[in-house]
Amino acid sequence: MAAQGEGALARAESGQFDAVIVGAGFAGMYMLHRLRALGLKVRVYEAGEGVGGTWYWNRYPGARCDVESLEYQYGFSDEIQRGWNWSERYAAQPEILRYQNYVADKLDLRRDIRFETRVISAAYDEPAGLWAVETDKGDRVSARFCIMATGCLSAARVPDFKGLEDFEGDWYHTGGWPHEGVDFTGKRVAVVGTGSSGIQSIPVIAAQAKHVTVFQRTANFTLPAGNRPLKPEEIARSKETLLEDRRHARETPGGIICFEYNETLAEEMTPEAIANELETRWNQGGFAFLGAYGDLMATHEANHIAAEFARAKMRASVKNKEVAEKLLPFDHPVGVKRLCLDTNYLQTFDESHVDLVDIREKPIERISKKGVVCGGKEYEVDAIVFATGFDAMTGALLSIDIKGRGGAALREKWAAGPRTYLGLGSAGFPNLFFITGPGSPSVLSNMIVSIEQHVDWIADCVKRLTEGNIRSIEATKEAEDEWVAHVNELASETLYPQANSWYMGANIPGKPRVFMPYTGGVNVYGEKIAEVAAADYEGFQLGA
Ligand code: N01
Repeated sequence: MAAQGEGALARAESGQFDAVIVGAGFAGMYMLHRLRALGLKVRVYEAGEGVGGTWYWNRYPGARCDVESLEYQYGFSDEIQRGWNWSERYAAQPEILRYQNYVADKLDLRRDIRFETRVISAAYDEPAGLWAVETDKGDRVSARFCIMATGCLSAARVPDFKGLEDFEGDWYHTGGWPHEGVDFTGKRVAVVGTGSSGIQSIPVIAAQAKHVTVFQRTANFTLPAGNRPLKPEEIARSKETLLEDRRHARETPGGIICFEYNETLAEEMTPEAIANELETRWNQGGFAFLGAYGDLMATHEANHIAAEFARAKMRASVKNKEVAEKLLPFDHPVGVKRLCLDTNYLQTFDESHVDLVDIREKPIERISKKGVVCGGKEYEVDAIVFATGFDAMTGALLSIDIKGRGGAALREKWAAGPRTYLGLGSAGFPNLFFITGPGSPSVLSNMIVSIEQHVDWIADCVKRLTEGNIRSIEATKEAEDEWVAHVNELASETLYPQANSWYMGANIPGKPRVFMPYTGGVNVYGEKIAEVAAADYEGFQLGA
């Protein structure tokens, strides 16, 4: 394996490329591979020292994927999948990062990637029909196509706590963990946040630290992941079926085949049948639970049954009944915030050196020199871990100053919420593509399936433009307006908009509350984008 950062160019560059790709995670890596195969000259810019994106940055203790490894891998190359063996049902971050480096080696990707380089602006030069891209390292290049592979959960966010700069201990964000790791032995640690990152990291931190204080604003639904080593026969079978499995995955709503959605409605089932279905799926681990019956995510009544079931299971996992009650979520339906998968999360709170502080009523007031202050009390700690999440879906995109036709800024256009056609492009921004952008299934699906779906679509589109000598493609305003309305309407038919989730932008003060992903499913969405392409990019305007 090449060292992280090997292949990075030494100096600022200028010049012209056919395409610039921003980001070298799963999306940017595959996009580069596809565009190179078309004979295009491509430059990728990546802020990290190596490939990996999410899996490069999120190195916190316990970081692990919540989609099964045999499904969370590229499905475009038989050779690549046959050359790699996953060790566990849910791969841990180091293994996923090793896999990404294996792919980068195999496809010799690094020679076109400029690492430790952040894109700061991209402006469309209308007369030239080129994007002018600038980086924080002084690169100034132009390219006909600009492709944002910036990730949905890549702009890590530490809340604006007063006094953090005075804190005398060390602090970390799960989404930007030190590469050398952190030794918490003998330390008193505060963890702020109980989403997926907090829930995964707390048991592992607690196994090492002298004392852990968890600050919980919202209790979350969590169920045992059921992680285990993969059996040799499972790996062998997957190697024979992966490409076919992937085809099936694209025909499912979530891009996942390890479970099926039961389409029967709760009212059509007996209480015993519902309980059996929930029990089986709970024991299976993972997201199967949410597919127990057809209207689980659609009506309060149906959802309530599953929520009660989950709360009972969670309650039974904690011996200390007072603490157990605090850990139960009552303020949102199950599944409308990302369901968390854990390994011994709830059980950790029975350990004598782990405390839970419920901060819903009394939020953190400030960080002092010595620790965290809330409810008029100072909790002295040696280290603080912020598991406080991301400016999701739009944060990384809008951190770049993107200007389209007439110098119009994407930040202004999206001030009231993101506006895209199909999550792939935005009117006024020709030849600018988003991979898994807002308005596409993205975070509600197996990300790798959605990434491949988008990369394939974009590569075919670029081929069509290049071969047809067509200067540009751009979403029409009408198609975009209709799509935004459609995405909102679909979301409003579900329970999703009813939680203060990052899907809604609710975790970022001042961010517009708009449900960002497309809830219609990878399968329906895939048919739609295929139809659009087959109708010579209907809803887009092709410029001669
Ligand atoms: O972030 P989150 P995350 N004071 O936003 C709390 C994916 N992921 O990094 O809910 C106090 O979910 C906040 O409280 P509240 C996955 O899609 C996947 O955990 O806003 N607390 C919440 O408890 C996931 O959903 C994997 O009230 C504050 C927490 O911080 C997504 O990434 C692993 C606060 C943030 O939770 C994000 O997960 C990890 C404040 N001011 C992540 N601000 C797997 O594959 C925020 N919080 C398993």
